[in-house]
Amino acid sequence: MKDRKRIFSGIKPTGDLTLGSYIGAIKNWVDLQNDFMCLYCIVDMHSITIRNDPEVLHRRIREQLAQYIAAGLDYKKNIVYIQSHVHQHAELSWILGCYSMMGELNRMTQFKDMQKKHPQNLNAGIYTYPVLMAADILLFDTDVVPVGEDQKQHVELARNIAQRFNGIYGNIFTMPEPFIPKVGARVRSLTDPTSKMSKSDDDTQGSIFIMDSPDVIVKKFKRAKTDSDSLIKFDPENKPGVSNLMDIYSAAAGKSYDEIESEFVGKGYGDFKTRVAEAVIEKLRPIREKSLELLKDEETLVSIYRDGAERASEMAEKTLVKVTDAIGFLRK
Ligand code: AQP
Repeated sequence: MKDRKRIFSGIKPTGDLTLGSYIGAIKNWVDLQNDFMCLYCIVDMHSITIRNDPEVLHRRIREQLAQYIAAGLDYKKNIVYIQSHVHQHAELSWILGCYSMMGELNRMTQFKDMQKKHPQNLNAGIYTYPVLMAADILLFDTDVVPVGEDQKQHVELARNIAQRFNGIYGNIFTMPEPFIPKVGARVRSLTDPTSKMSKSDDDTQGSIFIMDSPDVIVKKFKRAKTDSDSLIKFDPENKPGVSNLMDIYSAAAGKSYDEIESEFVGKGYGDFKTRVAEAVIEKLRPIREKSLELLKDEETLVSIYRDGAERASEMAEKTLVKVTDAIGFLRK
């Protein structure tokens, strides 16, 4: 029996965490942990669909863990862990792959994007990534999956797989629901507001990283793309750059679009950008400082991820046993 509804969510360590990762994911995770039992994961297995420098990947996984904790994820009340430490993810993923249809996977828009982005390394992992994500979610009887709008299709797939499996074997999996936050649903690149702010974007000027120093943050906002008039107005279609900065300011300072528009009546983009930069610096400062502190404390970091892996594995094993019993495997 569950005492609280469950949440599973993760970020892959394919780059240093950005303001997009924070506003679009981690900030909401912090709010959700009061009402749900949460599993917050560093999905390192998902990150190897692209080639990483092993040393860099190793550093990012540690830093991501430190940033999760520094941002306020409560690893005692909830579970914070590293995906590859819980072997049941890979095992359930193989099983669910046999209940996923090629046609379904062909339709995934993220796969189509990756086909264009990495044509020289179109490996099978990129194709079956949504199946591993379904396993991540279904392993823990997850009720709610907080995701950005671009990941909604993957949660739909997890539901389809669960429905198919339950249709054959009875009520094995809980049906997960996607949860898409309204504010910060998509933080866009500062240099190209038509695309998302991404960890792995080649143009690092478009992304604010959680570990960026205040000076760097100010410089990046100064160069952020706006438009030729000087009106601060929320209009994503005609003013994508300004609207993106308003979204960021709204999330960092807790202000509505109306409040922001009134604040900058008669002022230009220079003032506006400075104010957005200041709000972001203040929001990120404690996370950056606490992360740096934690990264010096190896013993604490190791004890957090070992404890998380142990508790996640115990929960995952229960689901895996139900699944393997249902399909007829022999217990060892
Ligand atoms: N810019 C963003 N705006 C809103 N939400 C975002 N997320 C990431 N960037 C933004 C949300 O963070 C969660 C974890 O994402 P992920 O790292 O697993 O995958 P991603 O969405 O592919 O993130 P990136 O930064 O774009 O990584 P790369 O560059 O490696 O592809 C998701 O819920 C995501 O929506």
